[in-house]
Amino acid sequence: TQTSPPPRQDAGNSREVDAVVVGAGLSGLYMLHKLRGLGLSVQVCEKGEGIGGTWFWNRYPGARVDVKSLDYAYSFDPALEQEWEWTEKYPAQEELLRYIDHVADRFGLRPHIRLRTRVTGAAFDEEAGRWDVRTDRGDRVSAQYLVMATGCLSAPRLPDLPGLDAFGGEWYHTGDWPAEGADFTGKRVAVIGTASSGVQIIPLIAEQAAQLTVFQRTPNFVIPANNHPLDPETQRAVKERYAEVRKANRESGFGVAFPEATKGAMEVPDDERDAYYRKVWYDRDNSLVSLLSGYNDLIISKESNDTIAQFVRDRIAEVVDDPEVAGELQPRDHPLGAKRPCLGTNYYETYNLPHVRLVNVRRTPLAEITPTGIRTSQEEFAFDAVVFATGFDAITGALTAVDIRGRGGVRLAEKWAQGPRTYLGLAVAGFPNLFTITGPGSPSVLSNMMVSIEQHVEWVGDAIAALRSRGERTIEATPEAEDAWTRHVGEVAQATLYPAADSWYMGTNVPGKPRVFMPYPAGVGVYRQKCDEVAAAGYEGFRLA
Ligand code: N01
Repeated sequence: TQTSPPPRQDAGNSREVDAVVVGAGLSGLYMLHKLRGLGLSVQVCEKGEGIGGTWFWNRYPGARVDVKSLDYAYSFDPALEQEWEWTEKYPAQEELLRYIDHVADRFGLRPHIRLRTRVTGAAFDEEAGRWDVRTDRGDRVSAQYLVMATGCLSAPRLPDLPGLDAFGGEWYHTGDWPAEGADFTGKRVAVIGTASSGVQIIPLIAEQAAQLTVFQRTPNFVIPANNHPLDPETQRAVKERYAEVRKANRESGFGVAFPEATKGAMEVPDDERDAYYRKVWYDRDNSLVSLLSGYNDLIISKESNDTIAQFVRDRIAEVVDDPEVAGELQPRDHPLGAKRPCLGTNYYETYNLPHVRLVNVRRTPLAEITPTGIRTSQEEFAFDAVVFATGFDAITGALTAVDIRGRGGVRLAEKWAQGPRTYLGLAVAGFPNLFTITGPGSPSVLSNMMVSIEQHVEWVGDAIAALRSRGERTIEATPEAEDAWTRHVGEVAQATLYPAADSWYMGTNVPGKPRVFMPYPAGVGVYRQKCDEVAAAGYEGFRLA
């Protein structure tokens, strides 16, 4: 059921372009459009059989975005944002992919995209000042600029469990779901993983399966999505003042504007605070941002965070009939928000169904996949299908998977062995003319990705235009700027509750990965300002040559 290697129908070729963009997801497509607009020749390489990145691969039942459609859409073209009609508060994967296809056709992007083409390596030729890019189809492409638009959650991870090869049933990873889909009707199904992907797929598998067993290691905070069809009036009202909405989003913390809280959670009476949480919980227009932005210290103060964490635990106890199961589902080991909170539809309710069972694999760890199912330290289970909702080698995984070599042949993966080091999350010292869209050290996954993607793409486009107008050929972060930025990201993170949790933000889901908080948590508005200041100061912290 996993993706097979891409067919190698044609021989590799050798060519020169101004820029290679790796990945044809939301960031790669906009980067392509931007660079074409500057008059550059661009080759996009995409490993998938289709464009869309995250929304191409995550085709599992229930996959949908957790940022409201009108905020998640591209903002770079006023006609595009007016003409596209969203159908739901949180659109599903199919709709998002349809939107992405529309964008590719509307801006004539497809001729510049090579599908089924994985970039395997790229080496910086110091003499030529160009990147020599290799693909699994034998292509050699020489490019002045290399833009990694490979996504933050695009290297799926399976648990390190023995036995999968010999499993006789079907198995799937949510992040690499087969195009033809999967039918669980009447089957005995296991789901491993109870974070965003698991939370979305579990209720839908429960509707089909004869038996569903969920293997949970860490319970998560699941907030009701309260998804619904978008009514035309709401859509029209937002579109009428879209420019203003976008501006506010760009200047915000999470990339979705929300009135700034002036008080901490402990500064208000208990009943007032509880009323606020209740309002957000049941409000049809709620969002993760409305939950986390109600008070100004929820992600800074443990005491404040405990109030919202307890509120969610109380709701779980209300919904789940069996108190023991409710107890297992209540998160207690991390602050709400320190791991990505999940949006759910009928998630907790699903555990009231008689054919659904929850197994705590913190207590009874998974031991192996057997030919007929799964064995834990205590019990053996038989399954027809196993679904891994086990996540990704996040933020750096898709970057270090490519053999990228900078000056002196230094490998990016080696340079980052103790944790990623970047300047602004955009550039790496020793790797001239390499850009990482939403790379480590930028707000990326802590924000509405669309806002972060557009900001990076525009900044990179402007930097390349500036370079060209000055007649320079390379732009490279200085080691000093990179050191200072990496230190700054760490310091900002240390002032928050984020490092208090083991999470993919911290790299702890991948054995051996250094425990480093990777995104930049100061907010997209603050970050944008810093990036703009750097550019305005003649690309301070970069060496142009
Ligand atoms: O992956 P995850 P995800 N044995 O890494 C468990 C975005 N996203 O695909 O927490 C047992 O978060 C693991 O347990 P633990 C969103 O940003 C968004 O769900 O490590 N269990 C965890 O429960 C999200 O945060 C949307 O103890 C194992 C789960 O598998 C990000 O993608 C939807 C295990 C992995 O959770 C990633 O979400 C989907 C093992 N060996 C995704 N290994 C929306 O927009 C892992 N687990 C709504």
